[in-house]
Amino acid sequence: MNNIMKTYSRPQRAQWNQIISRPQTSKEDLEAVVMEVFNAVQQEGDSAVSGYTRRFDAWDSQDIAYSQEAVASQAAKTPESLKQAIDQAYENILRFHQAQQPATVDMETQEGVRCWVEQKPIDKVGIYIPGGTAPLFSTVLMLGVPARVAGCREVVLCSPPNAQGELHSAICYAAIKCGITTVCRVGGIQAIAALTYGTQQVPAVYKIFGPGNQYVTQAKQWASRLGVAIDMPAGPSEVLVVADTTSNPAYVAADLLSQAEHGNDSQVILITDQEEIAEGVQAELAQQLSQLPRKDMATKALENSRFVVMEDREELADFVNAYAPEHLIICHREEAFLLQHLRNAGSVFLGNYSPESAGDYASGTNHTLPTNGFAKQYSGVNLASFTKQITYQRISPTGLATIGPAIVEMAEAEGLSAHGEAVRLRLADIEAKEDNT
Ligand code: HSO
Ligand code: ZN
Repeated sequence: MNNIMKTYSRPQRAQWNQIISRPQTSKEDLEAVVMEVFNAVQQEGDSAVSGYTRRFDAWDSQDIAYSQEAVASQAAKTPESLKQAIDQAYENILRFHQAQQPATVDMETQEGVRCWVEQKPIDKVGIYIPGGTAPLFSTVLMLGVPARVAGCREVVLCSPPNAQGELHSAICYAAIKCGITTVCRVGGIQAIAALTYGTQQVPAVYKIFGPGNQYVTQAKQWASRLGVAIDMPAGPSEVLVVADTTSNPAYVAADLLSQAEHGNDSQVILITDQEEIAEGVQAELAQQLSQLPRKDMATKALENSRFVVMEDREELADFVNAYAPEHLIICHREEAFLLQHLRNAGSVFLGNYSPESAGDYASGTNHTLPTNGFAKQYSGVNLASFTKQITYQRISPTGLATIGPAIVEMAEAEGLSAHGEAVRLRLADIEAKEDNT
């Protein structure tokens, strides 16, 4: 039997970089297309948006806004069992994100110098939900729930329509569940451009969230250059599994495949320090793969997969940190050691009964996570992604008397005497008052 995953046995550290390199997505000239669409949308608004929708989604209409009645009647088509599943996932995601309210910070840094922080929602946010080969209504929950918990005033959902101008029923059901009232039937670069500039029907937003193909990703990057915030740079989805003989080969294979079926360019990696798990996992992979409806896509993704045998637990931990996986699954006797040394990962799944699918849908954690090694410097989407922090201070005369001389000293040293003067004036008044009493 042919091995499905390419095996690397005890590679030298110098070889790691090559093993962990993500498959190169073709960087053909996307920028020119993105600029063209942005310019058209900026100049012509909705008529440009409709033109692109006609061209790319085969729907010919000027009615980009999806009325609340239409969303509701579409949502009603969702099967009852799926509604219940979405309801259960919604509750868990809601609870987990509500619990992320940060602790209050309100303190005196010195006597009379009170400083505090308050969280404020980002007023207007855009949520992009891809159409394509799988309608990711779960992503509506992952972005709509924290937006609601944060208290964002305007949440604009954009998703590409089918040729009849409809959005998937479960996308509509999830949108209603999250209290999203502005739904627009537009996808691709034109959706991101519309959210950036605002058109007659699509409101402009301050921050854009959500996954997408390379066109959408490039468009989000362009939007961020124009001053609109984005959640994070996105790349193809990925999982790294650390397993040993305490894992179940069928579960490991199933987890690898659940990631591989996302797209041709998904990446799955399995690492171990017990080579004997290879045979079982490879056999399970072959068997389960043959049963998958999305077999072709998963097979393509598995061409980029790797099975790496490492020397010991230290190497396993170092490899995980070097790869910085979006999803990390650990089914290994050295779980405690690996966790203690973990520095880079988007979201972690522990033990034999925590499949990545749980986090993708229903456990409560967010599935919008940093890919492509960005887990080294980015967090996944969370409540804070939808808020800003404002800092406040109130200083009493005693407080200013205490820190004033230091401020004056520093201001003078920077050559900014007006700064110093703003303090000196007050200090003089405070002293005069003291003299009078
Ligand atoms: N694994 C994907 C999220 C997802 N999976 C949505 C299923 N539906 C990226 O984290
Ligand atoms: Zn997934």
